Amino acid sequence: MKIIVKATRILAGVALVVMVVTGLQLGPGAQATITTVNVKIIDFKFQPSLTKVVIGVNNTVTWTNDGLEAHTVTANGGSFDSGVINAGGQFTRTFTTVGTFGYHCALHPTMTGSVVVISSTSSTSFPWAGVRPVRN
Ligand SMILES: [Cu+2]
Repeated sequence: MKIIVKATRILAGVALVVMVVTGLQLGPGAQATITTVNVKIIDFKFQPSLTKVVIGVNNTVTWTNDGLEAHTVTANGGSFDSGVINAGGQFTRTFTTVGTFGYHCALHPTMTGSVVVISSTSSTSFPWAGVRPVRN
């Protein structure tokens, strides 16, 4: 009898843990978590070169220079510029305006990338509707 009681208690404990974990994943607070999107600068490329973000969901982008050379993250339209990012350095920007922001490395103009920013309510009007925002 003791063994059965113990096993029942263990099962009840496991069920409770499963319920808590499931609740955390599906709970209403899950969407409010702002996730930073990471872009690597390596091998003279921005990886990924196309970053899609949703305002209020994951619209903060951090570029990390994982290469050996210095680079920049410079908006083609001049709306932002990291300045020189040395090896191991980072640049973070939060996008709050809908649009496509092309950027390049001022030191190596062949290095290009873009950030596509959409609002959390307008994703159905975009061709990539259904594609989940990039999360890391
Ligand atoms: Cu560069």
